[in-house]
Amino acid sequence: MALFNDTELFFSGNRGKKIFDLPDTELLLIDNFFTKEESDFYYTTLLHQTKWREYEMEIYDKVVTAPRMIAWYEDKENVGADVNGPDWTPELLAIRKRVESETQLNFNSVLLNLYRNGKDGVSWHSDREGNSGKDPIIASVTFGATRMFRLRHKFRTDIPQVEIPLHHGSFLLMAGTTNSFWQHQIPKTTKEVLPRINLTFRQVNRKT
Ligand SMILES: O=C(O)CCC(=O)C(=O)O
Repeated sequence: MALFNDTELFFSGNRGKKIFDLPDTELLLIDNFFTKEESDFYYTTLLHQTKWREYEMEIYDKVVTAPRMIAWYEDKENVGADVNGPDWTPELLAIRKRVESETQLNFNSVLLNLYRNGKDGVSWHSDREGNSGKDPIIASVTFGATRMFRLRHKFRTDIPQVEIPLHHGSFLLMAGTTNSFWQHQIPKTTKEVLPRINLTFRQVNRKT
């Protein structure tokens, strides 16, 4: 099956590391972090083997179902971890190893998002809230259809929004004050798109 051949970078041999020159952010993109073969393998395996579930969220006092499916994995020894949660699969461990080797950082959890088609997306937010601290480092990996990752500065209206197409096999690191100063979204699209899987590796640190 010819999966996701829309990224010519895979055939250029250029590893395509890009550091964005934007204020209040440390943003690194590697377009072909995984090879085409690896990306096809991880896409197919994660799509079919992950126990995807719906995610209910509260918006203005109403509980709504998020337009995407999710899964959560974390080290069982993390404070407050669900001991009955799913175990890391060999594929997730292998992807985490690659991410850790690139960043020289440790990640103890991962959120998987499945965007089934163009009607799925995630609205403006930053990953600052929750259990990952004030300026969390988020390492993001994408398999499947290319979708736009859009960023906007929270306080400076003079800075235009930024759009980064996240391709099959790409890696994006959000570090420094990115999540304090910027929000991001994956907008829905009317284009016909195949599913996309995104993994965001995180450093969860709940208080005891
Ligand atoms: O799908 C993506 O690239 C972004 C996911 C995201 O924003 C999140 O998990 O918080």
